[in-house]
Amino acid sequence: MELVGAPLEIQIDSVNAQISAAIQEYAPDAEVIQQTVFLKDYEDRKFCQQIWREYYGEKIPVNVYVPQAPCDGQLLAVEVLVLEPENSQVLHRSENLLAFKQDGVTFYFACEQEPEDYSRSMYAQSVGMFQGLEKSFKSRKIPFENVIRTWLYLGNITEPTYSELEGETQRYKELNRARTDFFRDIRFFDGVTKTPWTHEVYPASTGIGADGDTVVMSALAVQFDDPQNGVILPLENPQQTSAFCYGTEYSIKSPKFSRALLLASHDSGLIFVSGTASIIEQETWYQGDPEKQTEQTLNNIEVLINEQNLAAHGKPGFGCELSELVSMRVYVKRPEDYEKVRAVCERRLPNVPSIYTIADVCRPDLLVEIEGIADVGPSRNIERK
Ligand code: 3EB
Repeated sequence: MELVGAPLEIQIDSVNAQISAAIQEYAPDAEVIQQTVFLKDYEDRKFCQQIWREYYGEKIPVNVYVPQAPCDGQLLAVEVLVLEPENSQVLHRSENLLAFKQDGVTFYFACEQEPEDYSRSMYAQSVGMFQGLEKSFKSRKIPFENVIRTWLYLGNITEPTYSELEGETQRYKELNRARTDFFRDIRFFDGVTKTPWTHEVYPASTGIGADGDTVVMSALAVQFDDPQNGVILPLENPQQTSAFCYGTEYSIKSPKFSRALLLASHDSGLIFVSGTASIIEQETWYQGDPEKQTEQTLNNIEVLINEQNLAAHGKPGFGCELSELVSMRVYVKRPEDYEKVRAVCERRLPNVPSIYTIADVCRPDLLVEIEGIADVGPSRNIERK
């Protein structure tokens, strides 16, 4: 629909109508439980929330607003999570936290829309945001150990800031230092599944730019009814240095995240693919070339989720191909590269539902970052054939 230039209220109405039509067509009983809303003007979030409160009433989805303009020129783009009531139920829904259960797994999605105080240091703001997420999870007795995926949206991501430790540094580097300190005593996934970890493991993540000096964070945690049947498997890419092993030129405290993470029970699973960029080993490739960076980024995701890598990580039968992603987000640094980046993505991943937004990537030479979710496992393969 051509809505570029239409007022916000009209665009929200159109989004609601599109969502409702899609639900009618594919899953008439399904309910919208969470929305990630990408906004051209971050100030519009209050108005959006008001409209959705009127539209959904008590059953308003848990909305997180991301200060990134949609590439197509619209005022907003919305990624929705819907739940089909037959095999699942919502357990809790508030502004900062959603809990829902599906096939013996309870999912907890928490979001922090704003730091408490923008005048504090980047480090202090970051720690405060992680603590906010932790507090939301704790309200449902879920420790941060259960977090499998984080999204860190950071305004002025490559801009300088002052650090009491390093003096002049970069905002993203200070976020990494805060994350490292916050994660220090967290033994991820310990007790969440039956596998005891003998090496360092971290959630999958996206670290990405946003407009202005905003900081927005969200995270997904899980709990299995029966930990014996649950699998949480962080995945690394054989062609990339693990982010948590990056050299100090990128940040004195390395970024603590895994390249992807498999969440599985029985014979089905989901792979959460972290924000992925045109990095080989630990170096940026194809500086200045958005098409080649997009190709390399997709190559990286391909290698990460393929059967060979899943087998190497001990889960044969859970790999998949690029075109089998069920959703993806493409963050594009320069608006003028959008068509080129999209052409590459649509050629290699036709029919994957995607959102394209404008955002800086944490290294100035990276022009694109892509994340996604894949639906995998032997049961999925049988259905597909
Ligand atoms: C990279 O590979 C690109 O800081 O959580 C990707 C995904 C990136 C997550 C994070 C950063 C993060 O280093 C940047």
